[in-house]
Amino acid sequence: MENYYQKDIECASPGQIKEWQDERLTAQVQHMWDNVPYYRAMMEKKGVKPEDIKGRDDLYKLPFIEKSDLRENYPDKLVAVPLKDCVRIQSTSGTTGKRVVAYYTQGDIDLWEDCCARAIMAAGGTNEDVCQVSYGYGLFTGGPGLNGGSHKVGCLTVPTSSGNTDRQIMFIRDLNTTILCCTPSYAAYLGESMKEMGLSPEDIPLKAGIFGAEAWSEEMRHEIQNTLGIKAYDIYGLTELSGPGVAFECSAQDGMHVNEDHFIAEVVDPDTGEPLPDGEKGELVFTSITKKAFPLIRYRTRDICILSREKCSCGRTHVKMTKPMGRTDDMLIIRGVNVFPSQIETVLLKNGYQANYQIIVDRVNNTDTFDIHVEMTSEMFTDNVGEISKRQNELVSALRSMLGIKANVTLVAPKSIIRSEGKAVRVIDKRKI
Ligand code: DLL
Repeated sequence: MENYYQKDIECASPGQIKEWQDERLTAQVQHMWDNVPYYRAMMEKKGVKPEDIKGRDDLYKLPFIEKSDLRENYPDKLVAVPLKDCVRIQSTSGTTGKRVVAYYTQGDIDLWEDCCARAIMAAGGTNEDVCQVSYGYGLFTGGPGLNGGSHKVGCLTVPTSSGNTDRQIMFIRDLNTTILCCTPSYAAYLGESMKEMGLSPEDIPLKAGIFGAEAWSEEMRHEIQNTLGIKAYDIYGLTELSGPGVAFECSAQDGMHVNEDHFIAEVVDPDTGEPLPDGEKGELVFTSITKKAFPLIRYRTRDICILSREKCSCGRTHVKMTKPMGRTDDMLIIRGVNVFPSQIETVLLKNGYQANYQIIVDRVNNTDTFDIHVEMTSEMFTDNVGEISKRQNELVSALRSMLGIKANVTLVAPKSIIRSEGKAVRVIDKRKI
């Protein structure tokens, strides 16, 4: 039997969903116009006023918000309520080291947690389940979001956060964990570790997993399902829009329902910005219609996907998105962390290197490897091994503080990285091959 957290909303008629969206969008545009001078100026530049927006069909008239707008307004110039009304921030890395900081009122957190609760119940969760949240806690939204959702469902919540694999497995077995929430690559790694310990799916109490924050294939889903003996569900979201739970998979395991009472989804042509009809592939754009502190209108996610309104066997009526099929920018997701090559370049230049480097990402034993080869300049070139290793360590720690993730740095001789005649090939992502 299908489980719902808010059945009336999740299975509402398309007409009802449109009514909610029309009303909430109109109010949200007015809220932004009144409280966010930067967005008001963007609207004025485009010649659109709040009264021009009567509902969802007028969405195309509004300007897009891009990641660069968030950067320009760092940290709180897009916040639409007094800061005293905000109770939390979450954050993610940005393109130049400036992080994207998202603000929440208590009401915003509540709605976000509802979205995560819907995802947990769609994966079969009830208040009889033990839900282990192995996404990172802290600034990353994965841990806090699923933690809140798990509480709302009434699961016994185990906030392990990420890492410490032996302890994860110990808790899964000792506490009888039935639902696991983590990145798909970590789920696969946990599966492999259990196998190495001689555990078969029958020895593991898990029944479902809610995995997201990075791209994963159908093949990976099968592998995880087989090694852990579970059903593996996808979950999508981004910090700018709240975090996980913008969209989630149901029992059909065939695309993710967007929580349309909170977010209006559009797919646009990434080059022209023109809205595309359902069924066509393009860049996903979201408008948050219920968030108060940090509302975003027509936010360009850079994720490529397709929307579908085909009837779903689970009974939910909200539009479905495919798994993201790539990005329109150069952002890499390494072990769940967003990494832009430009951030690496900034660190190298600040530390006296030139922009001659190569990033090599691979997936070994289901864990992402992250190597950076950096050319020494001719002035710093030496064959003194101690000196090189000292420099390498310095770069590792400078990069770690910029990116929030450890890279293996190898310093190489000047001019040893092949120069390209066209665009420099900075990234070799072997995971895609
Ligand atoms: O990754 C939020 C999240 C946490 C989602 C836990 C799901 C589970 P950010 O760190 O801001 O937020 O990264 C957002 O990650 O634009 C996508 O490119 C990618 N992404 C998120 N979920 C998926 C997914 C969180 N299910 C960026 N499949 C997004 C593929 C995903 N990519």
